[in-house]
Amino acid sequence: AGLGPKPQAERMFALMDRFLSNDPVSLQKDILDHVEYTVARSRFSFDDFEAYQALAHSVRDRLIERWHDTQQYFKRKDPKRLYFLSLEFLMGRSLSNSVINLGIRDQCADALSQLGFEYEVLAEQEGDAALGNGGLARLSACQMDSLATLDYPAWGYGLRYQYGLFRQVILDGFQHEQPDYWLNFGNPWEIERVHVSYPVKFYGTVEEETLNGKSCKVWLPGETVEAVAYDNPIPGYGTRNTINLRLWAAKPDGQYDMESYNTGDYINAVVNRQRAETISCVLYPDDRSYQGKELRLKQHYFFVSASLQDIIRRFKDGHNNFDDFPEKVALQLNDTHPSLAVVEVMRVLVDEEHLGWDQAWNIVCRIFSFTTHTVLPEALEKIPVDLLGSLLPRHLQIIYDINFNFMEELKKRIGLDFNRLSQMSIVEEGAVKSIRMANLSIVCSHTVNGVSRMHSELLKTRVFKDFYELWPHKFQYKTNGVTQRRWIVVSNPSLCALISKWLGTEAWIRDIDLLIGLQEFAADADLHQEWKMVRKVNKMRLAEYIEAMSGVKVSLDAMFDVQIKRIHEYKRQLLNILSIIHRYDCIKNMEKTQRRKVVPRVCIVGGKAAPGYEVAKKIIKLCHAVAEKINNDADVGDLLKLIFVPDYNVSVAELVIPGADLSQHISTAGHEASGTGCMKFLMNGCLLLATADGSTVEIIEEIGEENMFLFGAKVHEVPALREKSSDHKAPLQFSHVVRMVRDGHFGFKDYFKSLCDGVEGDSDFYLLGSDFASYLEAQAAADKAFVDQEKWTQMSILSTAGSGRFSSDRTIEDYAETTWGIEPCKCPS
Ligand code: Z15
Repeated sequence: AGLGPKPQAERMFALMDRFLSNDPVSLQKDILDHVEYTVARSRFSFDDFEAYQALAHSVRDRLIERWHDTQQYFKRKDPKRLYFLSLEFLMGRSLSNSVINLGIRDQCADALSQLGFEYEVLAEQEGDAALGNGGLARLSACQMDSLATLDYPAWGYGLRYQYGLFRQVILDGFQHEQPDYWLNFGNPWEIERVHVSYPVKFYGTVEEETLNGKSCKVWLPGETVEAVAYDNPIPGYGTRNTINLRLWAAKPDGQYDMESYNTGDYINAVVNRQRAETISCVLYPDDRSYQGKELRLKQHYFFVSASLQDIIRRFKDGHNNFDDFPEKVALQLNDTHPSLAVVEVMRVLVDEEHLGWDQAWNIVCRIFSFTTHTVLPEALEKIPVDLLGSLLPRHLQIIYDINFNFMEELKKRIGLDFNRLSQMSIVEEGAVKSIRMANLSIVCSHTVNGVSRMHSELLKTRVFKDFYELWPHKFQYKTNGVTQRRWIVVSNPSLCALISKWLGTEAWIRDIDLLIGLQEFAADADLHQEWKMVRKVNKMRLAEYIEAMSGVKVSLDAMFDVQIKRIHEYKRQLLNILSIIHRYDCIKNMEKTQRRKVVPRVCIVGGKAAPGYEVAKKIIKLCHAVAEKINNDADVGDLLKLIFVPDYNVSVAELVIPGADLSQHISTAGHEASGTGCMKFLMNGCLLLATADGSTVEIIEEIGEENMFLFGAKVHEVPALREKSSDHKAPLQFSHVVRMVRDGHFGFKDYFKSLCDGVEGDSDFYLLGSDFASYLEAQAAADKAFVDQEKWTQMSILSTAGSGRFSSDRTIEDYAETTWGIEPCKCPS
């Protein structure tokens, strides 16, 4: 008692009476200080990379100030917090995004130019943080940006992989994977918290003990690993709020096993301890196939255990009754990857906090919400019981108990319908007895969200039909969105300026609904002029990149047609390549005079294949083989080029998307849960060539069918088309182009045979043959529209104008209000 602030505090406050200033002179001083004291280079001799580092550290200092204020404010206000649990975050670069959100881009550029550096050049020095695979991971990153911007009291939790997603290197047209050791040159965007660390336990046995006359279970673990926190500040735009993304790294724990040291094998003992670090060493690169690997399960539990210890510690600091937990905590499961969290909360509450099972269960059922991102059965995680039982013996018992109670409840509801009971069970009996993580997540969460309306309908009528009938109220959807801060303001500054000029305000950067105001000028000749100019400059930037990377010169008058995303059969990159072969074949067979009527195209394809996914790797090779032929054919010239952009990542997307005229989202209907790439293209005024799948159905509603190129079977037609015998499906042109590949027109005859077999006859599961004719029609419609540049420009403006619904700000607001029950908590400036 009576402990006021320490006397030194007076002095500290006196010294700290100001924030860092953002005028160019102050920035220059800070940059030079960091050159000298952080980067340890002479003020008179430092290169672009060192200048980037110094700038990054100056920005980091400003982030830290805001981070402190925000966290202190949250602590004082103690609102209900959202904890966003995701095994993947695809952040990309941080500098450009931070300076935009802090509102100091121009000041930084000024400061640098007087020192003889160019801001854009320095921004390019930064490598991507690629702690994720694709859509799901980039969605997490966009959602963090929106959570910060909208002032929500939120935390992100993830893993700090030492190796991010592999780098794709193409040799001879084949994909090779190289490790992405992204921390090599230091990471100014994280703050290591050596004192924030928790022990995470694995293996061992469970014993029965009696405590106060009650019997309880005690887990005696066999191995302990330490989780250390690394904090990554996430600044909001137009607000002081800066939230935290806390990533965990594995370190050996502090306990020394004296026994083994005494045996004299000191070196081996140390080496063995060091192995703990492998847990957070590398990101798994196969997005959506689970092979029951122990290391992967270890990653998941390591992440879950550390995050929950942190969350519960924070809760206990100020609260002593767990019945208040649901008033203060919302836990969001980003897919099933973190779903062991529901089991872990049960374990902590029952075994460690000694709550009764029912009381603990009531709490669990009120705090978790679950978002699923797929309809593909192979993407639904299953964990072999043997594996789980050996790594986490107590958790397996708890899962059995949860399932027992669930089955009892279910029997009361539906009777002894054993078929249905076994389908809904969390435990799958069979050759390999395993745990169905999606079923576990549905049983334990209050809400199950889909990522688009169509996705949600498929969940309710197919994938989780039984669960929907049991708990209709749990099933909702929040159509995905992307952040306009990164996908317009950062990546397309000239379009950003143009939009602000015509709307007369920059407010759309926080309030995306204002974009609709562009509609009114969709036919304005002056806007058309300026819009075309901006698009041309972006195409020039992309063309330069293409030439530097592939040596191919492309014409700016050609239509830039882009398909960039992970390579997967259902996304049908093969359909695209086959139609490019068709186009090539048509050009070759034309009279020379006719060729003048062809609308020139530059087809751009990019994306990574999971290292073990043979079909996807063959598609990449085919793309290169076809490109080789077309790009070197003098008959074709500028009429058609095919470019494969290697090592597609967030930064490449930032360059390619603003320069695209047309983009393709052509998955077989019913397979793409949402799709988010299409939203980025839409915002940037790129027209879409698409099937009615996932979120494109909702895009049609916003901009109208007449402003895009739609084709292909509808979702309800797909099952019947699969039944139909093969000779009724594929048109002749299709058989012809497949034959060209089969006959070795592009070489590698034997290697491509299986690709051809996979799309012909009854094995054409993804319906390339039956959609081919309508795909070609849509391509022809795009050609026709491109000839009328005024028409095209109008469609482009209407695309941007109609993209407002696809901002992650809308998604997050919806989650906050209807799923998480959280409110903004704005830190005063
Ligand atoms: C992933 O990126 C997605 C789904 C998955 O099941 C996995 Cl493992 C990774 C994607 C969906 O394919 C895509 O349609 C969606 O837009 C994205 O998640 C974000 O929800």
